[in-house]
Amino acid sequence: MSDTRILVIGACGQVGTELVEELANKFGKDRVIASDIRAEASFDVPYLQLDVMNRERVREVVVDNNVTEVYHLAALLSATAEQNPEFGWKLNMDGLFSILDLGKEGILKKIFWPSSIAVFGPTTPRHDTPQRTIIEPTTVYGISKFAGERWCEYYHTRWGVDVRSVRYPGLIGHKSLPGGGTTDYAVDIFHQALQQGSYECFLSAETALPMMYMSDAVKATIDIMQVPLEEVKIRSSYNISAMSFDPAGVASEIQKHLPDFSISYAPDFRQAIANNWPASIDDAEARADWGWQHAYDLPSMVDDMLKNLRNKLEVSA
Ligand code: AKB
Repeated sequence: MSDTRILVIGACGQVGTELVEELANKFGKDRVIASDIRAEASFDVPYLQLDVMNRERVREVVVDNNVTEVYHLAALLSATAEQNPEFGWKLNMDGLFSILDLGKEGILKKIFWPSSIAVFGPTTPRHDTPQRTIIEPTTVYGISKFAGERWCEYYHTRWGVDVRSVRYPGLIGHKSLPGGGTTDYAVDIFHQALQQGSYECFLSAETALPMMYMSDAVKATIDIMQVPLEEVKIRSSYNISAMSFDPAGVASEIQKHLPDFSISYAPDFRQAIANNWPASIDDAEARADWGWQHAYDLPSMVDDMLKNLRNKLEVSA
């Protein structure tokens, strides 16, 4: 623990923003470095501009700063990667290899890399999707995450790389805006509800998807990195789950707080992506192996999102 030095790559994203804060609270500000492709960003810890595809620069940053652990979050998400498949594949795979290879060389002691429910496809059982099941993803993002999972397991089995991973569901947080995901509606809806009183959803009313509040996602990320090596039995990626809802369900929960809020539906290309994803996830193995537990369900998440966003947006109740 005492020599732990952490580098977060992709720190300006939805998960990174909150993860950096939690890691700094837990390990101390002097042990965490935030990095992203942007030239500048505002964090309570040192920040570096870093392109994860630039292997030499990544190595230099890791070695010069005595980094022992990397949380590698930089990726193109499902909707954005469909607009630019070649770049989506390149960023998602090259980035992972530049980190895994530092693990293989023994320079990094531990690596976190997130996978996603996007690994699942139309032939996967849609409800309570098991850990091990048919996996035939149909998006570039899903294919890259599935390939990444296989590579993580390979690097662990072949070279003993301590890489740990969870399959994030749709993530909902109030501290930053999401970028390029199919589940992003579940964040936008809160902003529009408070600012406009209405929301036009790009998915249909009954499109149920697995979702999680950001504080739970950050907790899962830090928890799996803390458990003893032998307790991490799955080295591809663990299913984790918290709640499952569709746009109509979250809208009616918001209406309990904002009775005049209205929702309409105009599905776009993201509907086809969502149609091939699970509605709910079975995460029994994460719960059994390393004690994963979520705290937020739909009502408590909606309550907390509205409270926090209201303060942030300075919208009166
Ligand atoms: C997306 O919608 O692309 C992401 C994900 C489910 O990984 N939020």
